[in-house]
Amino acid sequence: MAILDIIETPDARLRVISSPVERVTDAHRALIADMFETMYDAPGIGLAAIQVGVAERILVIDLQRPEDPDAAEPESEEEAKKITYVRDPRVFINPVITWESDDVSVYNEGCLSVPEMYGDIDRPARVRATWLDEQGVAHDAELDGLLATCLQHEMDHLDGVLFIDHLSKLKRDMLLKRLEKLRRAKAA
Ligand code: GNR
Ligand code: NI
Repeated sequence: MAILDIIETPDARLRVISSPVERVTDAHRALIADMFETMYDAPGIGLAAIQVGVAERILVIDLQRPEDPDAAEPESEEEAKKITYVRDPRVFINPVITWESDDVSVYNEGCLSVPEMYGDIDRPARVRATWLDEQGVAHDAELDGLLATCLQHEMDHLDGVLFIDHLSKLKRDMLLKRLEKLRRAKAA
């Protein structure tokens, strides 16, 4: 197991269209284990293979709900560490959206490849999708809530799309300028 480097914008690899997995192998399962370790470490709730430089249609999601559903939102990393999260790892290989609802939901999205930037993104609130799991078993299910939002965010990565592409050019450029400024400040 290993924590992998996460590629950040404007790296051109984030714009690559990933290829379908023909047959799920032990090498894929090893990659998936590393992707989970990388995602938990970041921390994030989803990760697409291309974010660690692998152009295959593989993504992992774990919404990591707190064990106590009434727990307050952590205000800091310190507080977050005290909360026990129930792990619910999900693997999606070759995911395809076969239906999307007309009703949309708005979520303030972030992305490990666009660090520390957030934007409100509209997406279909519910989707039906097909995919393979890490054993190569086919699934077909309707998803909603944050899982539906996250799956769509991750599936965008498989097609070289970032959440900032859904914002107006004005908002996107503003965000990217802020990111550049932040990086320069950190480098100094
Ligand atoms: O950690 C993440 N949080 C998140 C919040 C709202 C919508 C999507 C996401 S995915 C993101 C991790 C990431 O960049 N995955 O590609
Ligand atoms: Ni992302």
